[in-house]
Amino acid sequence: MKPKQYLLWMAAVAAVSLSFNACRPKGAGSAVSGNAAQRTYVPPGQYDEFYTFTSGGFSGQMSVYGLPSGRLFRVIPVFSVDPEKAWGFSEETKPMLMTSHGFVPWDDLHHIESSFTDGMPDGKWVFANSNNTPRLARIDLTTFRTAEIIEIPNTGGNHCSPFTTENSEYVIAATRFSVPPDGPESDVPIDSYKENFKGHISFVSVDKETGEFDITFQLKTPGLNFDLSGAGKGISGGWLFISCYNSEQAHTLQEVNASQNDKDFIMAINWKKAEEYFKAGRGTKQTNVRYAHNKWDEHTHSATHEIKTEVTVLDVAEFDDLAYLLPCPKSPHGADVSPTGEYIVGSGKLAALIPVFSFEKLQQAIANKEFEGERYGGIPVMKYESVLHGEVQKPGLGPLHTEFDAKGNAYTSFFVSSEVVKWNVESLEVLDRQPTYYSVGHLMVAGGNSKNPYGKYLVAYNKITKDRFLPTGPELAHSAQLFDISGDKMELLLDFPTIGEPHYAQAIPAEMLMDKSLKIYDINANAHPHKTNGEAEARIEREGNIVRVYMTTIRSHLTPDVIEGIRLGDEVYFHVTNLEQDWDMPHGFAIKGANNSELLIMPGETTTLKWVPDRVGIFPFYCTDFCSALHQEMSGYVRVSPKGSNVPMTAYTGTKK
Ligand code: K7E
Ligand code: CUA
Repeated sequence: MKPKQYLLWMAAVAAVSLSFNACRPKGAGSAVSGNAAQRTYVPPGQYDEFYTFTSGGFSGQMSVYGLPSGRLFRVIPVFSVDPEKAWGFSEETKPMLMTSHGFVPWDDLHHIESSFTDGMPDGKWVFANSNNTPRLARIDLTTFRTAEIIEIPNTGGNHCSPFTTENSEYVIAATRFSVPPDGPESDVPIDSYKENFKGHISFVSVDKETGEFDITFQLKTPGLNFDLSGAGKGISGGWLFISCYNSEQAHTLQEVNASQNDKDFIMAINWKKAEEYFKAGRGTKQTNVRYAHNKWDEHTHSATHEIKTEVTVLDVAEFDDLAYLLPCPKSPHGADVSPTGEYIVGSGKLAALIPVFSFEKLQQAIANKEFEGERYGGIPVMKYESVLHGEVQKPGLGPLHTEFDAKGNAYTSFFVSSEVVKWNVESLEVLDRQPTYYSVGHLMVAGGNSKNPYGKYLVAYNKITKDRFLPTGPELAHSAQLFDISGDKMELLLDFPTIGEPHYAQAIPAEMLMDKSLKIYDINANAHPHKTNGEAEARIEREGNIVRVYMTTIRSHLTPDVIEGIRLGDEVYFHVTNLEQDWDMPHGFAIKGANNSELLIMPGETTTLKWVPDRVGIFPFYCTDFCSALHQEMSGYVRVSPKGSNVPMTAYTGTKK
């Protein structure tokens, strides 16, 4: 489209979207059916049916909600610091947020995906991407903690991630912004995009037992913007489908310049073949990369950070059977694969129809070389008609994402027309539509990206929520809306606010996770180098200007709670061991004036707070977590004396030693 045409088009979109707004029911009361409250009510003492792990978008965190109640259970810090949990503040967690750029306290988390076994969530881990400083994270579903973060080299904006193959052989991380490959050659004019900018798709393997990540290889592609991806399953297992916008390879004003072509592409990648080539040694070692690999150790209660400097790259241009381009109307966003793996749904953000591609037809068309031509120096472009199962006609405006149920239906979110539309994957017939309040981005069906979706519930994640919640100043809570999809028609049951901006989410049946959720850390297995084995060992030690306080907590005192002999210029480390061996018995620790957060120490765990006192005097410290009737008494004092003072080092609780 020419810019002028584009503006007209946008005006038409706006007009239609206004008219959709106009016929929308006015309030929640008129939108839900009579017994909706009953169907989402989980009475005290009973449990929800699903855990849902929901991305926090620009909060950099992940939140855990129950379905159908919509109750928030936990916020898991992943890429952003969290002073509540000392994530990024305690000495033990700081290495988790290290990158090749140093310590990065924030990121933008868009997508969450379960670990899969045979195409079904296996309840071991969930994976998450960071969009800004490209990283992948693995969250352990026994501790509900981030266990590992790996940085992705040669990448700018890790949006197309962490989409996962059928058995979590690989978690995919593909670049949103093509950039020149890392290294000194990357200092190039920005208008040399077409020649010098490249895309990279990383295949990050996941160890079956430990979950540990390894960037096995990367595929180098022409400069394109990779947006989203669906891994093949069943008959299409071994393939990967990635939406590419900016087929124009624009480097400026993408709003217009990357919206010119009538069709962009979904790139179909034969990852099994790529793996074969990698194993046959056909890749090239790139040694000018630097990327962080950070791991949490449950025994030392500490993270380690290392920088890696090597990655193996296969250039798709050197192989003629790795990548194929499927023409896909107007700036595709979601590329979603049906439960059987037969169909790939492309959602063009500016399209007014949904193309559904057939994996079988794609295979035939590749065999018969039904190519429309080649692009970007040799990647075959398939003939649209040859690979198309069919188009969903007049589904709505601005399709973004599609999920599936186990009955052959698809559910697509429409950002512009603010609705969720149900359609049949075989017949492509629209079966139902329900308005959302308002602009829906992702949607999630329970198990909706698996081989055998659990169905029953659909959650729409909405971005602009005017009129739904009590006003809270200029910014309103983003919202999730729960629909019952067990019948022919979708029924709205509930609105609930979310943390940050929700993008994708994953629902996992509660029964799969609840019994293996960790209750305490075994104090005898605690291998922290600064653990304190009981109150008798609590003490302070000085090494030059470094002072280590070996402190314990148990209801309702801290040991030691009287500390003297600290001097200005000292660096004080409080290594706090929680001696409790009882579920839900954390203690907290905070000291006046610390340029730091609290600590929240789990039963059996050791955690460290760094404190550099800035003045002489008496500094109270206390437990921050209301742990017993005498929680308020759980406190103590540190005395800080001038540099060079000879106040003796003293530490005790109760009787002075
Ligand atoms: Cu559609 Cu970043 Cu998955 Cu959000 S993306 S909506
Ligand atoms: Cu320990 Cu409050």
